[in-house]
Amino acid sequence: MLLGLVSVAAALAAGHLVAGLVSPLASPFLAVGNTAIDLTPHPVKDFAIRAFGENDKLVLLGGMAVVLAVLGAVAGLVSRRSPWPGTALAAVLGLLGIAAVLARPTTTGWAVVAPLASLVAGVAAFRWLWSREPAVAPGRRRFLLSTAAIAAGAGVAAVGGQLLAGRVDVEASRRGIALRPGEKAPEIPFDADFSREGTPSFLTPNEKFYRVDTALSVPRLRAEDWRLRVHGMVDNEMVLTYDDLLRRPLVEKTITLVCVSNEVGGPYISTSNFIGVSLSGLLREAGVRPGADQLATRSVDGWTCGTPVAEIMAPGSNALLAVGMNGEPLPLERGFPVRMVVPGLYGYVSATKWLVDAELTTFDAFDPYWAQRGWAKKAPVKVMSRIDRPKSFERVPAGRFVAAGVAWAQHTGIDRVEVRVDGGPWQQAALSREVNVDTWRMWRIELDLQPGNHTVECRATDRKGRTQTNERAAPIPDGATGWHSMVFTSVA
Ligand SMILES: Nc1nc2c(c(=O)[nH]1)N[C@H]1C(S)=C(S)[C@@H](COP(=O)(O)O)O[C@H]1N2
Ligand SMILES: [Mo]
Repeated sequence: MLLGLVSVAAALAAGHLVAGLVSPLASPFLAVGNTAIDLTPHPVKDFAIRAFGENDKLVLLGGMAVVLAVLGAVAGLVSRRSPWPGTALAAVLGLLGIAAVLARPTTTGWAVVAPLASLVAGVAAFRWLWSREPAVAPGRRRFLLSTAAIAAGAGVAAVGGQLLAGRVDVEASRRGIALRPGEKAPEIPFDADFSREGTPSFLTPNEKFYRVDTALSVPRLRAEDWRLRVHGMVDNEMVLTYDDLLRRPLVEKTITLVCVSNEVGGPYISTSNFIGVSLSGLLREAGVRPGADQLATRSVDGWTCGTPVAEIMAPGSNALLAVGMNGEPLPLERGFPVRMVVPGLYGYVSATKWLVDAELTTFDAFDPYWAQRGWAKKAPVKVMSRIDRPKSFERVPAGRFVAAGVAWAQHTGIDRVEVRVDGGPWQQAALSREVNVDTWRMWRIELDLQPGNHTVECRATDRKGRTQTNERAAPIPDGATGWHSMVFTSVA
């Protein structure tokens, strides 16, 4: 078992080291994990997001480590008499690694040597350690020393690979950037949130902004190396550098971003002062040809997204190529150096992080990542409201109680939020000061509660008179619907 475990470690570490040299994403461990993410059916993915939240990636990597350790141990156990069963298992795992790396959309040139190194190291370590396994007790020492040597070598290789992968100094690149938007977002008024009564703060601090993406390791792309190609159905193909972007007028806009995977009442919504350049201005310069109705964008790690051109070009559109959030350059996990933000659309059809390619095309001609997996090609954000206080099964004092939450109806704005307790009459909640129609809005209401168990529900109506429906729909294909409700207890 020990022999098998150490061989697996040697294989993974060798691949990680070589990947660090040629292409960090070609590390077999990461490539297998990324492939697993892409192949996971959406109900399992939804379950993982619900069960593990933003730790889903750690859970996946940990799970893979456990599976590989078990396979290694089994390889050792079935090879008591002959080394061939274990060798065969090591070779099959190695081939899987190669297949996973080759299947990544980002794999180029020499990347395949990384999983190849894993295969060779795994098989070689297994055969060598097997040959040194003692037939008699006095040979034990030699075997243990060999095993320790390989384990130590694997440790050094793994750390080396990690250091090599991180040698692109993105942090320095980010620190060197100063953003001075010519047009600042209006100051957020003090009464724009009810955070003292349980709602989120109006602007979400960068480290608290929700995160949803398929990237197992955060892409490391320096601003100096960044290029954006704008091509396809355009009159003037363009290639932009980061400096080109900063030379354009920089604006700051307060925008709420929301994820389609949000269940009713879910946490995947946040608001930021995004700094960037106007995307419609850029596309106008490129000259969008008639008939091009989809902007297909791609991130450096191969993820793809499709956004309606009409939404980006609509009058008053705040669609941005964003370079900053809340006064600083984008954090790495937010898509540094450049991402897209298009208010009114869920993130998966609008908010490409680590953006490197933009192609004008049609909805008929191209299906992006999530559309290939059964999600809608077009997904405007639905009218929604959420209860933040009380919390589920909270015990609150009977008598006067203030319930609070958030609501959003991007592009149209919230007209009213109504609340009812135990199926009673709807009562109108007070709304916070509106910042703009593309951001969330907070609500609060004073209730008078008898002791006992209660259910509180809320529903929002936008300025076009559309009321949030009570018809339950799952997030797939184009966003959840239903009323949020909360069961809690008032105690005398
Ligand atoms: N490159 C890349 N960009 C991406 C994604 C992704 O998986 N990869 N996920 C999208 C989804 S589904 C959402 S909801 C938003 C979330 O952005 P955030 O993580 O900054 O909150 O990013 C979008 N942009
Ligand atoms: Mo999302």
